[in-house]
Amino acid sequence: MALLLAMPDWSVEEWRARFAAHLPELDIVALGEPFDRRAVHYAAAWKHPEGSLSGLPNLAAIFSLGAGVDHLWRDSKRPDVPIARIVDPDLTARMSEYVVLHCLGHLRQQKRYDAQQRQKVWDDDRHQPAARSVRVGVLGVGELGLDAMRKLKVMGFDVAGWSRNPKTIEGLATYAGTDGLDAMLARTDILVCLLPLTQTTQGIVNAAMLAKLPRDGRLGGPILINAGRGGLQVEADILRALDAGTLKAATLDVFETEPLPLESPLWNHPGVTVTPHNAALSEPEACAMLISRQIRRLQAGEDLAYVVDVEAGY
Ligand code: NDP
Ligand code: OXD
Repeated sequence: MALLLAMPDWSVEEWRARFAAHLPELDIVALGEPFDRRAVHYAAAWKHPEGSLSGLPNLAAIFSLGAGVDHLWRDSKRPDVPIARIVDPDLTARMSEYVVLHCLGHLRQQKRYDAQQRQKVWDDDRHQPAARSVRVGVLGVGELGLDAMRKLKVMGFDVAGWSRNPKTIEGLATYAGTDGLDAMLARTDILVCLLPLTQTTQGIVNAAMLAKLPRDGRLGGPILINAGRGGLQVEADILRALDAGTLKAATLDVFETEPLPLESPLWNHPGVTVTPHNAALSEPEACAMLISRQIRRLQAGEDLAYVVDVEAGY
């Protein structure tokens, strides 16, 4: 019985060693080397080449090596087996750190004070709104969105979240579906995007959405933070909104094209903070341990955890 590693951009030998430590009884094989296709029962994938998971007659499950699974939908020949994704408390905590850091950075005008320090300017501007007067709207109330919402609330922000299905969460305002979206946007000073990239969410952060954010909030204009996926945002619309003042600032961890092309105006725009898609990295050791635990569940006849709804796309 074998686990197939399908991650052409990553070091196969390091991943082979990680999985072998947890699953010594399995053969750990990799794309690009000869292996018995009938022996493969499991595949661990990240951006695998189209068609490379077909022709595996005993494949029982595909494990995404990340929290997101949009990379799997690029393979039109992907076999119809259950897909599970990474849900890791450590990754979740890192994402919340990122969201809280950047919400606080905008609240406390950190970019401005960094610039003042570079210019040796002492301007102790007294305009410091309280976190409780700043409304944060989180798109996506999943593993990452919900934890971020809870931690933003601890910091004092006025927090709400938007999901596909209605939810009741003690102490947090929630909105759902198409009708709920406009209502949440109308009470949002900082828009945090933690949605998965699906056919429905592609390009959702666009001019129409940004125009619905109020401009009379305590921060002097709406702010966007996107750490979901670059495909969720229309970068030309974000730039236009920044230049028109519809948007005051944007913190972006993800981009339509990654790495962000050198010619992208986002790099130098004074209103934009760029981070290199590392808001919440998956620890390789933790991923190998979590996927190995899932394989053990299957072997014990138990159900997989964190199974993806292929129809919904996440
Ligand atoms: P989850 O699947 O746990 O949560 C997704 C949330 O989005 C759910 O609340 C879901 O609603 C909501 N949602 C999905 N589609 C829609 C829709 N059409 N309308 C409204 N709400 C919708 O995902 P995670 O929280 O674990 O991860 C979210 C994304 O974060 C990942 O898919 C990945 O792209 C990204 N990510 C980015 C990282 C980085 O470093 N930048 C690191 C890790 C992940 P409902 O609750 O009703 O199902
Ligand atoms: C993920 C990511 O999906 O790192 O895990 O973006």
